[in-house]
Amino acid sequence: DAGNEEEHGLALKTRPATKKPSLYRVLLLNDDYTPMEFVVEVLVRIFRKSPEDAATIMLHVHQNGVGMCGVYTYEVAETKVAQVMDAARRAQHPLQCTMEKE
Ligand code: TYC
Repeated sequence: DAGNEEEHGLALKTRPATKKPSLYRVLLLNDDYTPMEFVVEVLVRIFRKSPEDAATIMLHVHQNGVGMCGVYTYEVAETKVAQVMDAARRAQHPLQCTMEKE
């Protein structure tokens, strides 16, 4: 940002030099067929959850229909969704994963 105090020694503008990126929630959806263990493995491997946190999130999704895996910038969220959908497709499970703006 042209004209902050660091650059000019004059505090005329308070606008930060950088914009915060928009964040996106990555959501897992429940279904009747994907094994619980597969969902836990996805949460551990792709979302870097502990096995305990992964089990808690999986059970939340199982009981409530939807649950949050994490909050990421657009590109990271997009990559995680693609990784989940690819793992599910390869294992022939109907697991669905989506993202939404925070
Ligand atoms: N409902 C599934 C079962 O009973 C388990 C499950 C949990 C599936 C979370 C998807 O995102 C999901 N085997």
